[in-house]
Amino acid sequence: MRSYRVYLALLVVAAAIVGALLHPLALLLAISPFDPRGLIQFMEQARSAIADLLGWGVLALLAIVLLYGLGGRRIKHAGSPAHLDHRVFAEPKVAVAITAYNDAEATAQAAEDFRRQPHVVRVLVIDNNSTDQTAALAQAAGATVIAEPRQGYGYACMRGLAEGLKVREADVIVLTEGDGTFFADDLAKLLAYIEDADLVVGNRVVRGLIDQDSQMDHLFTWGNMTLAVLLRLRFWDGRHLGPAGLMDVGCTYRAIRREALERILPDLRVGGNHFSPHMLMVAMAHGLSVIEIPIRFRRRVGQSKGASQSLWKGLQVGLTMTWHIMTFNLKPAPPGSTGESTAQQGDQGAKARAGISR
Ligand SMILES: Nc1nc2c(ncn2[C@@H]2O[C@H](COP(=O)(O)OP(=O)(O)OP(=O)(O)O)[C@@H](O)[C@H]2O)c(=O)[nH]1
Ligand SMILES: [Mg+2]
Repeated sequence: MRSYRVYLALLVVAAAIVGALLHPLALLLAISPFDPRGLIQFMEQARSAIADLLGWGVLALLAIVLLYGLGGRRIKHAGSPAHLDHRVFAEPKVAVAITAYNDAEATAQAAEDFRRQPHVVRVLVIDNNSTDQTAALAQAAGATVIAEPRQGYGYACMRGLAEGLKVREADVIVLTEGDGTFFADDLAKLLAYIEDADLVVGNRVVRGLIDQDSQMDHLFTWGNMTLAVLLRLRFWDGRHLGPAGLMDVGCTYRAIRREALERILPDLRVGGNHFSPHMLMVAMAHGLSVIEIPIRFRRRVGQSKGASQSLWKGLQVGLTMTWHIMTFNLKPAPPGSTGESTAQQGDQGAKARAGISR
């Protein structure tokens, strides 16, 4: 499935390049010594055929998106926030799960920073087959290191959430990345709202909070905002333009209440790079209240393993997220299954489909 989409995307890009080159080529031929009229006419016709094809293709895509969003594929959501029992925490206890893959230096620093935050009772580092010093340095920084053998960002996230639940005293489980992009002291912002919502996610598209040299360049900012619009269409709410009023779909820094996580964990099943919007959709399909709050975001430490590796990788992840948002349907997990087990059976093809980076 993934290779079919990749080839289709390549074909569209190639057609656009050919179409764009035909016009200047015709101009060059016009000043050549031989009579190029026949060839120029053919090139003009080819150019307008390609332009028509691409133009209509884009319109057709928009129509499909609208049909999915506004038509029968709209996902029913419970709509009423706070229908879970919202216990007010006197002093919330927090378990922080940090996903890590060959990010030794940044992960250890993140573990240390989070350990120092008020309310944090345990820092877990989910080591996803790192071959560098990630595990050793994280342990030295005071984190509990858990090895996740299934390679993939989503697998690391699901394991982190499942292990967070195992920390008995934790009322809130926080998911974050070990790449140095997030600020541990922004945790206070997430916790300020966890009294009012089941899931609080960070928003990395607020001007003034995002470092200019971070991965949130034009492509990522626009991409995330566009996908957020698509997600709003799938979970439509006329008054707030989507129940969560989302602006950003790919932010890993998020806090979830224990009882809310217990409810959605069995239904989380994406092992690849499109896990973040997946978790949002599962939460909303369960009727959880989700809110997004502005957080700071800075340049990554070390090499990217995800969408910012290259333009091509970014497009691949973006396409996979688009497909997943358009086709998402909550399939309830078999009774008695846990997030860890459904993740194992549920998305066997995720590696292949999501372009998991190693
Ligand atoms: N991409 C990826 N990340 C993983 C994997 N396993 C764990 N991770 C961790 O998940 C987080 C996300 O990966 P990143 O490389 O930060 O990807 P990204 O956030 O899309 O983009 P950058 O921050 O620019 O690299 C990091 O903390 C990784 O260390 C994996 O198999 N693939
Ligand atoms: Mg990252």
